[in-house]
Amino acid sequence: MAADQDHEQEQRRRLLAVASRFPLPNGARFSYGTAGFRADGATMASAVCRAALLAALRSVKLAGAAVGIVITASHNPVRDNGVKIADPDGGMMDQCWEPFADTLANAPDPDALLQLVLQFAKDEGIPLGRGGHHTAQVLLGRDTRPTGEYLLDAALQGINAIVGARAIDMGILTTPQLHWMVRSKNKGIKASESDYFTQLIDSFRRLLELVPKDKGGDDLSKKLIVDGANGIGGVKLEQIKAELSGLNIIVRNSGKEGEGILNHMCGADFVQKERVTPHGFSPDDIGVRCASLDGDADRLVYFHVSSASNNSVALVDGDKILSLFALFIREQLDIISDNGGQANKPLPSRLGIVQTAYANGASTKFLKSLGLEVVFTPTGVKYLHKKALEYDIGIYFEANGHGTVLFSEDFIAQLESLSNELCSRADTAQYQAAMRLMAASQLINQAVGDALSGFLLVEAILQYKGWSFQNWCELYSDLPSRQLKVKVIDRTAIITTDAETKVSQPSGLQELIDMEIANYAHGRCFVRPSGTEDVVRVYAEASTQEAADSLAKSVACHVESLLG
Ligand code: 16G
Ligand code: MG
Repeated sequence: MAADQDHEQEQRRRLLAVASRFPLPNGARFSYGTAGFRADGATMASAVCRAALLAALRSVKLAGAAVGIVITASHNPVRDNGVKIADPDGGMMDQCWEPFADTLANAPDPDALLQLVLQFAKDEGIPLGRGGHHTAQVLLGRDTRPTGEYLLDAALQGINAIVGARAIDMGILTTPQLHWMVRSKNKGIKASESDYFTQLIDSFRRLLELVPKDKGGDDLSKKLIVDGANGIGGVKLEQIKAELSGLNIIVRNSGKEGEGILNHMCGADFVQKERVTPHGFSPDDIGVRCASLDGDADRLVYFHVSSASNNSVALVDGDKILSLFALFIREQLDIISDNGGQANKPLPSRLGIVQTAYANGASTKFLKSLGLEVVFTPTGVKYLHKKALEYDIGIYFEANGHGTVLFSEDFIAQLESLSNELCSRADTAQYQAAMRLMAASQLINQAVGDALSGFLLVEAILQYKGWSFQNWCELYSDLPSRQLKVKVIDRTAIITTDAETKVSQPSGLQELIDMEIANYAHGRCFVRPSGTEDVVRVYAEASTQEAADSLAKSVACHVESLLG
């Protein structure tokens, strides 16, 4: 009893102490958006400390399961930083805790913070102040930003403010590595960085061993230049590239001293938005397959340098990566169920494709033409991921290159039992298709979109199909599109429905958008408030670039005159 009281006192003391060490900067206001908290790195210590404290609370609530913290601002400029929390399954923190994340981050003084935490713990039934054993564990990762180390210290202090919580610093990592480690740790499987690399290297090798003998390809088809955005993805790739047999990888913007600035004129976000070659690429690279990661390596796009006279690129975005994955998986499922006329036990294979309104209309049409089920969610990985979990195999991608393929446990179990049944007939097409799916499920990150595991799956599929970059590009032609952003006084005045394809507020705006769309062949347009910037985004698509530009511009004018 006395010991309990001591622990309670100690808990209060620690919360007050940490709150006074990391006060909310004057005038700052933090909001836990699609990517967690983001701001200028120098102003983030209090938000990072409190997010870490929240992660520890979440771990206590979930009976000590490991929770993750990633300190990164992804594709944003090097001076920015950010923090987000990963749940025990490796996915994003459950949205129902986001409002409290906001309240906690904005607590004005130590006493307010203490009261908020105590009240929240009471409401959520979180047993605080139990000493003696580890009641919470939080895994921490950070990217290469210069503010990373100082924010790591703030995070460690936030975790240590919860009695019984243990912080485990996993070091400088890609965002998907940390999510993978959290998931693995809670599944009781090996969760170190070398385990992650081994899984990638082994499953990639197994996929290549299953490439039909007449496919594969020549030396050029095995060459890949990777733009590492001068971030952590390039660093990690340098560490493992020699072990990726069957590929000749050259890393540019690798993050080495002197190579350039993080995300500056390079990286997946830059290439996808600007459609030009990243820093360090030139017409000498014409004809070679190139891939671009973002600063924390959770986004991936591909490109070809397309012209010697200007720096334009032929882009393969997340939609086309998704289409390649969907095609491959559909093909393997078909091989398994078609047993040369003999009935095969069908696998439970509800295959679902998840996109957002930004998906190019041509990709959706292509996927539907394959007979696939395509559904839409609002922008933000947490929405797509959750939807994809509803399927036996759920493939999700945002056009910006963030996505993965999720295999349900039930599906994997059935796949395992099928391959055991078939293993005496290892030369059959069925067995090999089952083994390909099994290897793909081990290669592609099951916790979150991962550019490193994503590009390895792309490379394995291209070799399996014997496809060039050009073959892949020609799956379908993107409809011309345009994105604009409009600065408004209050972006929350826009409320959307139907996975952000329609505006419900302010009233009248959707009618104006519909009127504009009616002027264009194959016109499509939507607006949505950004989750990461103080702007409203406008996206338009039409049959020509001029039409897409003009549709986006007229809708942006309506937004500006209603809300500007
Ligand atoms: C964040 C999201 C990304 C989304 C983007 C939209 C995560 C990990 N990242 O970067 O999925 O596409 O925000 O930004 O969820 P916006 O709301 O500013 O358009
Ligand atoms: Mg990122």
